[in-house]
Amino acid sequence: MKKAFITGITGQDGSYLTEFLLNKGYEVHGLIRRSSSFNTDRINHLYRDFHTPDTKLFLHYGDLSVSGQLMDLLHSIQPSEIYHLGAQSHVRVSFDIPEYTGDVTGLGTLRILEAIRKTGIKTRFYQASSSEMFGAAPPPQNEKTIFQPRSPYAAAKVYAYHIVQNYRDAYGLFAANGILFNHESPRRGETFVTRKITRAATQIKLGLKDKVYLGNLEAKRDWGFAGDFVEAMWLMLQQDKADDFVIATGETHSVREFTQKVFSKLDLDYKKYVFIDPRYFRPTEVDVLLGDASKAKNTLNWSPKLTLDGLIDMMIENDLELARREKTLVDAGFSCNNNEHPV
Ligand code: NAP
Ligand code: F7E
Repeated sequence: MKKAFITGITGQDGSYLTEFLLNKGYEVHGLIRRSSSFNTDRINHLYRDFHTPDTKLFLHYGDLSVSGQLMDLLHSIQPSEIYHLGAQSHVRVSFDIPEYTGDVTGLGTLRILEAIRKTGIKTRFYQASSSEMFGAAPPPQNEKTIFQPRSPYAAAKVYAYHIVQNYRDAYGLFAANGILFNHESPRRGETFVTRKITRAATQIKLGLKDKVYLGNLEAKRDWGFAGDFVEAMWLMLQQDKADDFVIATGETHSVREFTQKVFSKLDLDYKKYVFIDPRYFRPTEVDVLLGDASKAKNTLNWSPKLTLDGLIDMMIENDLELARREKTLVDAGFSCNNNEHPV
């Protein structure tokens, strides 16, 4: 039986990847952080009490800022594949906590690579690299595009990308960079722009809220579906040779277009409800991301399945259901937390 170790298992991608690998018959081990409130919502539907005899999902406490624990875990688990998804992944927040972001998002990758090297385990390693690394580079962006990072987050990811390549060359590790463009889902964190918009629009539709504040509506992103993108991560680790791949849909749309689409699917005019708050602007913005994933198509035989409209419909359906439940509570006299988040 193949064994996978996933950092960031409680995040959006971690949850889809866990589903994908369990369906393929893998034993899955995930790194979770101690937190004062439960942080396993996205994987609760997959988790069985560890007293159950045939359980295949195991969770271990640890943190990407602590190397000794990572080494002990890898040594005891001996995974055949490692998917390193854990990171401080919010670009806007990385301007507020740049040092922490550099430590966890940049050095966190080095700590795992060192744990592999020092324990000497035989494994394959996937690094969650990001289209943010392209930053100011003009579109379309592919594996040959020179990085021009525009945030502490992007700079940390560039460091991680290069250290992965270095460990591949220096120590012969099977280590691959997946350079993924934005990917979204109903499980996307609520402060990323797509989910912020689908949550707000559905709450507005049900009368739970009357406006939403956004930042730069002109930025353009290549948005895909997280469920499609995790398959590409797995494919990268099934190749004969480790390599780096861009994963993207090849379409780009502005935040304004995305907003307009979501509101009009709910028969609402976004101009009546969307307001601009400069608090959501970034000190330096990435204007246009548009990925060219030809290499992944030709080598991995990977292409995205869900369209942007399909993705939006899926997110709206999920968030309408959430809003209906919130409305039931509000109608019964309970409160609903629909306040604006600071980032
Ligand atoms: P996400 O939802 O923000 O999940 C991040 C995960 O990292 C969570 O499980 C989080 O744990 C964990 N984490 C954060 N700090 C940690 C620490 N100090 N120690 C251990 N774990 C820590 O991110 P995502 O959207 O799933 O993205 C997965 C990865 O792909 C990230 O590395 C991200 O930077 C990268 N990426 C994402 C996209 C995208 O569009 N989604 C595109 C390109 C690359 P908690 O649940 O406890 O917070
Ligand atoms: O912003 C603009 C914002 O925060 C997208 C992460 O997964 O993808 C993600 O990073 C755009 C930006 O994602 C708001 O200025 C406008 O131009 O959803 P986002 P991101 O910064 O592209 C990359 C590939 C990653 O690797 C990251 O981990 O939307 N925008 N108004 C806003 N953004 C937010 N968050 N909130 C707003 O109100």
